[in-house]
Amino acid sequence: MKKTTKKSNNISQVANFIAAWDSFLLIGHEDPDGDCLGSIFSLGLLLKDLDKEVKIGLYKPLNDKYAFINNNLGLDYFIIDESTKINDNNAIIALDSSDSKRLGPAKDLLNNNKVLNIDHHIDNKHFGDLNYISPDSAATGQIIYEIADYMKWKINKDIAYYIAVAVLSDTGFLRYSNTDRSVLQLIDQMMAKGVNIYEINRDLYGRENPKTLKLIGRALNNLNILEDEKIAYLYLEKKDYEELDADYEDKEGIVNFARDIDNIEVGILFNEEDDRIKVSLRSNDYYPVNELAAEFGGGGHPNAAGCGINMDLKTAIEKVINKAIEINQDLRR
Ligand SMILES: [Mn+2]
Repeated sequence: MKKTTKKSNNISQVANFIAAWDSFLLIGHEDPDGDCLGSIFSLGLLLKDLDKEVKIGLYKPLNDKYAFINNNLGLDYFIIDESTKINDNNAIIALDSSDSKRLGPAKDLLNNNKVLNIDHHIDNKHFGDLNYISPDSAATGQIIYEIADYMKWKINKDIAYYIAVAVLSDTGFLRYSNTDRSVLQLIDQMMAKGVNIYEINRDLYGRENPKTLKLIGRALNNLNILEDEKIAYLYLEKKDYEELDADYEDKEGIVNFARDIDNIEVGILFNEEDDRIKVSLRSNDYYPVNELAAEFGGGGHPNAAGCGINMDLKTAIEKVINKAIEINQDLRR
């Protein structure tokens, strides 16, 4: 089927799209974070309240860190793999996903179904039939709120919880530079619905897996600081995961240790995986790490980006660090 891609930030077209379908498949990016999952589950509950049929497709079972997301509010998920087929009575809504390449095995479903793409990544590839992309939003969950608010859908406490999980995740619990007044107003609204953000704090940060802590120890042992260049990097080798019986998802957030060092602008984590080196990039202020990621075929936000590189660990570190230094020198010139 030939795709007619519409670039659109017209919220009434989103309303029309949702009104036109009775059954939806909600999907997100691989290794989903709190924003991705909170957006999927909040929109899932909103659509169910409209008497729509809702399916949630993930690519792996939720790991321990995010098991709390699926707390039996009438929504469950199934695992999409290469053999999954869905009939064309379903519209697909992709959330928090900048590129169809990040949709895992779900990308094969896009050609036969109408797709609504809702996201806040500035480099979103507009792969949907309809695209609602709002780079000014701190989180995809904030867009869900805006849509619900515009449509006058009722946001109950459970929906509010998921929206708050999404927004608190992507703002580092209201600590990142994307935390503006609209974010605080949103959280105020969600609290008015009965959401307890201390509970979300416990859900997001107080359920640490001991393997993650051991992995942090390994990563910090491999910390390198290039003080003059304002760059710090960490790496984890495949053997670290094997020896600790840890999963790649256990590394989430570790890159922040590098970013948070005094006088450091850019923090980088190199993760040696089976088929590639996954590179996570974070910055504090002036350095657009999505430009560094783009040099290696990746993307993301100016302060949070990533890429995957098919090289050995040593070479990947060398290439990325050299490029990072080059960009930094250009920026400071
Ligand atoms: Mn997000």
